[in-house]
Amino acid sequence: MLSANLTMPSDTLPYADDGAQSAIQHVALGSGAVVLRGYARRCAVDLLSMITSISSLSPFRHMVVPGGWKMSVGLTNCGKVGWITDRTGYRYDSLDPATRRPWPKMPPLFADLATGAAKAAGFTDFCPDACLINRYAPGARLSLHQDRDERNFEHPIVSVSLGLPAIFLWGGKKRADEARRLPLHHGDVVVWGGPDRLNFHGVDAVARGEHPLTGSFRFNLTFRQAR
Ligand code: MD3
Ligand code: FE
Repeated sequence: MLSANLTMPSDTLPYADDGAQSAIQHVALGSGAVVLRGYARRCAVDLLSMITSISSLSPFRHMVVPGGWKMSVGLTNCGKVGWITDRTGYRYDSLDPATRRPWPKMPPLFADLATGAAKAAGFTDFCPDACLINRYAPGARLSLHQDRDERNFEHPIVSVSLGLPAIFLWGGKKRADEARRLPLHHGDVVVWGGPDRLNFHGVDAVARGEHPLTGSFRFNLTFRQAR
């Protein structure tokens, strides 16, 4: 299946169908990865105001990776657990190391959006306990990596792009495998799962720009079922 049209699952989102048929374009990337073009566009303003509230409790920060380098991407989390890194390694923790308090709660809109997107891609009952929020200023990038700090790789990962666009790098099972370049825009949602769950991936340096809702930033929400 290369592309199909489905309607927004209005039972999972408080955005009633306004009559204008909201057709979401599905683009299959691999056997387990699907782009839902613009799936989050109409709730983007609400998502962004919730990101502002979350970051007032647990601010964006640039974490250090085990090799000693500081990430160019700023990050924070919401949910039962959050992804963190320091000199000792990568892991999920229920406490924010900067505030020593639990991460802010995951807003129901976040969880419903992630569950609905996973369902639209064929994964039922996705119930995220972690939402990593990445913030990219121009020049920030994420080098090729795998997401393998979660307990069960059967669960998909749902990613939501907001604000400035970026080129997503979609690699293979080995770091050296050539990566496809996939532009992701404001409102795009990608569901990664099944056989593609452990593929290498990254984000090219974000180009400078101005987005009406986010100014000079790109945000990405990454939903995981970590435990
Ligand atoms: C492909 N973030 O935080 S998730 C990350 O745009 C991360 O900030 C990306 O990669 C970003 O770890 C978006 C994209 C993603 C997540 C898991 C995957 C792609 C994946 C698992 C397998 C293959
Ligand atoms: Fe990742």
